[in-house]
Amino acid sequence: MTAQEQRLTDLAARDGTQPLIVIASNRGPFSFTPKDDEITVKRGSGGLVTALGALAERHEVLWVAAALSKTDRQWVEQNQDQVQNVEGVLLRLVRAPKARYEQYYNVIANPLLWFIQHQLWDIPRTPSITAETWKAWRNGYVAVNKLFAEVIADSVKDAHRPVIIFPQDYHLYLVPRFLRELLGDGVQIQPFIHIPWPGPDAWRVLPKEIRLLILQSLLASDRIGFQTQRDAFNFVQCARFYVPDAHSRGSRDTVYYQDRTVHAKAYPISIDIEKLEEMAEEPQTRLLKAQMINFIGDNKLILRVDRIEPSKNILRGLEAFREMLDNHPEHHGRVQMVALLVPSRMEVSEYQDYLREIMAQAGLINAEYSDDYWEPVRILVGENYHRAIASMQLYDVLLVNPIADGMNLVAKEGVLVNQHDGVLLLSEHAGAFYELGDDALIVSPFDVYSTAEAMHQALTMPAAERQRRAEALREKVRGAGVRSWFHHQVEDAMRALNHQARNASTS
Ligand code: ADQ
Repeated sequence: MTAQEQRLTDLAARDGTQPLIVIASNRGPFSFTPKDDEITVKRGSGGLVTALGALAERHEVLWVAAALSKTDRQWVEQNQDQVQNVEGVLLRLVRAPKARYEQYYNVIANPLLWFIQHQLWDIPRTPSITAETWKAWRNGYVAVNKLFAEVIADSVKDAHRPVIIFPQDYHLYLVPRFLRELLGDGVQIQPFIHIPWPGPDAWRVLPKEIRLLILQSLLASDRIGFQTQRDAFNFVQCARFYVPDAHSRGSRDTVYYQDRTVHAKAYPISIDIEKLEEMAEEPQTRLLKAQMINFIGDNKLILRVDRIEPSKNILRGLEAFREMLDNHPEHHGRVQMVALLVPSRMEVSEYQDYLREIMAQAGLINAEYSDDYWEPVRILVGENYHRAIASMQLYDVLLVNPIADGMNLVAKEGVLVNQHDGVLLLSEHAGAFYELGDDALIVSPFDVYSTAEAMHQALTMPAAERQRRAEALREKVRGAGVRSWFHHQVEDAMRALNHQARNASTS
């Protein structure tokens, strides 16, 4: 435990007000699989789950998530829709009717909200808000958010102690307002938004009614967490522009709306430092690392690790690599690009097309430049976290060039585990830029030429400079892990609860 985390724990203990912490997210912390006649439970591996593990040691934590699979639904039925203690975490799954869930997830949350917030439009053609979209909004997104709020309210009604609710991300924007209607002002509501929050112009593609409902709902919170100050500032601007009677009174991080003062605050997410360092030494990682060393040979390694997702800008990354080979032939036969890509949303045709284009682009580069001994690009598709961590230890250059990204954890994982004084090439539009920008080489994700030049600069950078940058980056990442990310949020909510309690006792 870091000194900071210890201080936060002590603070909570001194207060004597151990709250019930509620996390609400679309995807839950456990996956359920059928085995013989039983259902077995496996803990997920995301950062949120990790942060929760540490939190659950000190607080009572209730996690409310959607039942996603058939087995999830069976588990809910077996437990009669009640809260269950699973490995020390109280868990309740929300069973939304399948058709409504489809509309919420596959029509509104992912194709519409995600695309708006990453600004991925081909604006003359998309988005097209049709009758189907409106139906999906009302019957899907609104209904599932309402159901989430009802399940949360039902689960905390007998808590008899302070309650802090953390709805996660763009799936649950309407939960704060429904919760406020159901639970009143006595609970702290503090959503966290993992993806970028763009300025007012990006939101103009949404119909006024939908835009307003989202903003008004978020303004029913006590505090809203964002990855960066820029996102928080953009939210304040959106509230000022689009919500009648919302004011910021010159503030960059506070909105005054109706009787409420709502803080927009940056809590930059991070990684589980201890777990990653352990994992880097595991036998499976060592084996995959040896394989990768064998594959790279004497070449320098340019690595990228991403979900197959247009916002990650994988195609322009390949174009830049090609341009670097064009402009700097001295790297021929001496550099290997490896892209580790996890399939994502493969049921969506745009994502399938994106993967096809990536494979075609890599094929063209290889066709043009390969010789008997050298194939410049290797794309490995599949989810293998050990392989990702093994490869991150070896890179000379890590390419992180998203068009837009809330944070980008790969940048932080990479600089933590890398053993080659590797250079980080980082997009100015990744949230990580605000923490790591000083010691990375910064690229504009659209500027293929400059990205190619930055690759060349990284490959030819003097050893002393590489070492200085890599050490500075590692230091920064080590300074703030995912546990403190959550603790800061809990600390702010607890402070507000204490303040509320003091006001109530003096009035
Ligand atoms: P993502 O965009 O999914 O989520 P990102 O920060 O890129 O998140 O992290 C992805 C995770 O998946 C990392 O831990 C990475 O190592 C792992 N991963 C990616 N490709 C992999 C591969 N090929 N094999 C194995 N593992 C792989 C959202 C936002 C981000 C934000 C996070 C957390 O879009 O901006 O940082 O949430 O808030």
